[in-house]
Amino acid sequence: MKNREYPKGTKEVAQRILKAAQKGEKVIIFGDADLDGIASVVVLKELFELLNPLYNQNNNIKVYFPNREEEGHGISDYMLDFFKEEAPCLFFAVDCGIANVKEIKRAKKIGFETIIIDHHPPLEKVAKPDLLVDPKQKGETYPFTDFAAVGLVYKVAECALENTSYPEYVKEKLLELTALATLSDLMPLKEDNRELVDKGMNALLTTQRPGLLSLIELGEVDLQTDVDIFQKIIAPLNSARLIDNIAESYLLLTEDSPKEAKILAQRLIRQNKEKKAIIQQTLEELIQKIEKDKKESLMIFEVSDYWPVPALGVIASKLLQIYKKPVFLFKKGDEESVCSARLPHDLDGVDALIKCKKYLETYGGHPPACGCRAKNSNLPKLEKCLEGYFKKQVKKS
Ligand SMILES: [Mn+2]
Repeated sequence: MKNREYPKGTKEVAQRILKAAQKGEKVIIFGDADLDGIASVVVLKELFELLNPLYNQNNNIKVYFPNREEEGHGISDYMLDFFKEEAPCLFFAVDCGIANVKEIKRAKKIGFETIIIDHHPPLEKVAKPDLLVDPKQKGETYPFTDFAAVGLVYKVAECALENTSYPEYVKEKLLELTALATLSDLMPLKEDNRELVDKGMNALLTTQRPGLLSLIELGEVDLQTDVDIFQKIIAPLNSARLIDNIAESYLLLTEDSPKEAKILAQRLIRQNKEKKAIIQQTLEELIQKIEKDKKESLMIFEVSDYWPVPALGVIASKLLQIYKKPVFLFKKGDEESVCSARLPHDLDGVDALIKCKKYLETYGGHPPACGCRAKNSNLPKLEKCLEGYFKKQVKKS
């Protein structure tokens, strides 16, 4: 029988997981705090628990989500300090990590064995973990590369469970999350993603996960309708807040008690409504401002100190839909600002940020949806630099 093919690094990671689970090694899973990152963490954690049920009882798997406003995107020194006493252990970064060159170096020094499962394209410098899955890396031979991070984690799980006799529903439980997070990350629904989403949406019809059942029940969700799935399941899961670096959606998705799950789900639904109201209000204010004095500009570059960071991406996407030009929205902090950017498909935001990186602290993401962090004092120069970049692009076309 021909062996199944997997993205580069998948088999090595699966093997390392099997070995770690057998011995019950200590594991830290660090994920981005959006639904793709959260689902990636849940799938990986549940894989470990499947392989070794003792993980359900001991405290040997620790999970952590970064507070983007304070820690920025990806692995931070703050997080490494928080966990350094845990070394030696197996450290996973999922849905982030490929850009964390310095932090991965430091993690290794602390005594972590490091594994990155990411789907972001590498920037100029690539982190060098002990093991890596990222189909956007150089030398990838797998034909499909547009996975969400959760799709890659699922592939790792599938590979680890290959040749085992687990019943099919075990995989279905992981697939339902894979489908939701792949949809949430707006990945192209073709080839592998199409298959993962079709199977996962099918699994969702008979889900036993109390958290998802609560969302379905409270939202009176029609699972045949895409709009319902996006607005009533994915949106509340995505507007999650963090409590002590644990995402509330993570708590909901891993909750065993239907009663607790219902309380959590109610909270997420309420928070999502509040977030939507803030987004609407902010959007109206911004549109007014843009219509008044910036209608002709090449890009939208706005800074404010009261926008909620998790809403920036959504607001930027809506402005992009209306104005069809690059949008950079900054939430201003005391010294630094966090930016979420959205761009038309013929422009590359990551390239723009690279060209202006001397004004940035960190940057990353995908060409049409990216972000960065900059010192407040650098914002005027950054705006000029980006303007210059887009002026050149317009001339070229
Ligand atoms: Mn992602």
